[in-house]
Amino acid sequence: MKLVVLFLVALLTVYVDSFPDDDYTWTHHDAEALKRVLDETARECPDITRVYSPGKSVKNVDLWTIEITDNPGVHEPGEPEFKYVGNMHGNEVVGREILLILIPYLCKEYNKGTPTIVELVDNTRIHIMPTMNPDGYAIALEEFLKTGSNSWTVGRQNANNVDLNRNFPDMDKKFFKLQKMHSKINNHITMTMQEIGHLLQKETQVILNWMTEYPFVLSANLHGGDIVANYPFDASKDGRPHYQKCADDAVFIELSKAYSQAHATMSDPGRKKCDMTEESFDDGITNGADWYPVPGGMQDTNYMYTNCFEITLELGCNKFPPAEQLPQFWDDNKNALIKYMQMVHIGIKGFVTAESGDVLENAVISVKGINHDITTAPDGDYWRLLVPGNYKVTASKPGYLPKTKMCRVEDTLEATHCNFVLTSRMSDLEQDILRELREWDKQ
Ligand code: GEM
Ligand code: ZN
Repeated sequence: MKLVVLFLVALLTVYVDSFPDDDYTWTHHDAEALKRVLDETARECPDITRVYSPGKSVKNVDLWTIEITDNPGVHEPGEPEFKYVGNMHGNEVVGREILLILIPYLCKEYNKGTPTIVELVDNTRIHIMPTMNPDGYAIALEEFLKTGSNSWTVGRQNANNVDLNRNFPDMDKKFFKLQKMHSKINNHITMTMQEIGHLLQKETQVILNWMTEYPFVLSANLHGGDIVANYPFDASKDGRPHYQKCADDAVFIELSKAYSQAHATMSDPGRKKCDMTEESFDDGITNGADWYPVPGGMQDTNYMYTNCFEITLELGCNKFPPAEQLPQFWDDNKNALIKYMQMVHIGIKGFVTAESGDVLENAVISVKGINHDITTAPDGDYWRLLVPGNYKVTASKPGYLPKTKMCRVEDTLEATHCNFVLTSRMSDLEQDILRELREWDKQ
């Protein structure tokens, strides 16, 4: 009798815990269905969501995005921002579909009070854009509905037939050039239209603006065609395929492994690559340029133009699998998707302020031995992803005396607080004048 009761309780627990519900229909979501998932989630979880569109595609379709956090619509000082972007290549749909499950999953688990999800949502501003190429998707979907499959490249590009993952400004090239000239610039690279040398597509422009509008710290760009976590640099100095290390190689390896090892099969040794030609990637991760160089990709633009660290996730051999396979993709990726979001909390974080108490925006945070600086956001807050260790960290800003501190990073998912108070180089009188001018500005 006791056993039977135990069995029934176990069964009930499994039933209650199952997500999505047993009567959930796994299907591919077209543009309307995609929007419906976002809106329904916002209705279920109004206190932790905001649906917004950072802009439109060539065919004027909104790049709908949902924000999931305890205080949607505002940047909470000190709270890191995270993003997932799916379906950049219109025919690579696994990312799109698993993000469309992740969204209601986060809402449901938050409402249920699942500790890891509550902690994540309360302490992170998560942005999820299931598709950044709705026009390409529409083309791929049409082919899929007609033929039951996708022919590898149909719908990959946007409506102007441009590969969006080649359309970003080639900041790697500019960075390599700056390095050759012994320039000290190692982030926030700017390029003139002439230097960029090609037209930026509408989708690219929307993402570039979005990248600078929010102080993103970590993101992933979800693709298909193989099973691997790919990290910067995506392009090499000489254009040939070989490992091209970036200054944050150790951090990117840790981030990529966090995903691949939490994924059901990505890091399995002995697995073949999707084209079956060779053994798969060690640990399920790869340096982008080592795999094959991709100049003008979104991943490295995040790294070289903003404070955001991005990796590219290849989620399956079949870019447009039948809907029956979607539950398996969700099962395989669910833990990895959560784990990777938690990684936004590694390293150090804090505020840079002046002695007057004013917060300092655009102060530079540099770490000795890592040639890649991070800057503070408008509230003076910063996040510097780092692997465990002791670091000599300097905060600086023109007009202030730089300050250096030792900051220790433990092997946890909680960033070490490292705050800096900078002393102004200005005299008291100059500071008074500046304060008065600011007051004037406000009026
Ligand atoms: C890739 S992006 C990921 C791989 N990056 C590098 N450097 N090899 C692309 O855009 O070609 C693969 C994809 O389309 O999914
Ligand atoms: Zn792709």
